[in-house]
Amino acid sequence: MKASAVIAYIGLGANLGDAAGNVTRALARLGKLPQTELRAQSSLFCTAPVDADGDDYVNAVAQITTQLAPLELLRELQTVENDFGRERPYVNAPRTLDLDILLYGDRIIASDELVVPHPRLAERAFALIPLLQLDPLIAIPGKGPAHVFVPAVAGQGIRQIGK
Ligand code: PH2
Ligand code: MG
Ligand code: MG
Repeated sequence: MKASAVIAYIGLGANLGDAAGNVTRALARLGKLPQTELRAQSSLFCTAPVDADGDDYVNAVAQITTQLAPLELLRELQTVENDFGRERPYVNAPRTLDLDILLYGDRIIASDELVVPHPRLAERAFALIPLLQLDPLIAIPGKGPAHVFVPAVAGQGIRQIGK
């Protein structure tokens, strides 16, 4: 039997190489994942590194529908990261592409491999602001309406690039 489709939100980030190009190409790639459709994409944002070094980041959020199970989706995203030349020399090192599952329907998942909602989503403007651009009324399962957390991230540098 076919699994029913779930709405999921993917955070994209890059601060190495052609960061804007990588995020743009990765958005298109999400639409080509098996059993997955790209439904909407936020603007691109230029953001100051949070708990990280290196250049400013380019961040965006994608809304997808997918029939992949959470860990299947995670594997697919890791394959895309690797295809973009992702290396992991140390924690939060500059990267050509980072793809994080921010939300997977209303599921709360806490396994060794995957934690959803993303544990730092509500604390990071670079994920929260693009997410709210896609759905201003969205709720973070277990936490409540996402917009409530905006004042707490107001000090973090974030600037929309283009439309
Ligand atoms: N990702 C991190 C750590 N810090 N800072 C910004 N601005 N954007 C990111 O995507 C980002 C970060 C860990 O994944
Ligand atoms: Mg990340
Ligand atoms: Mg990641």
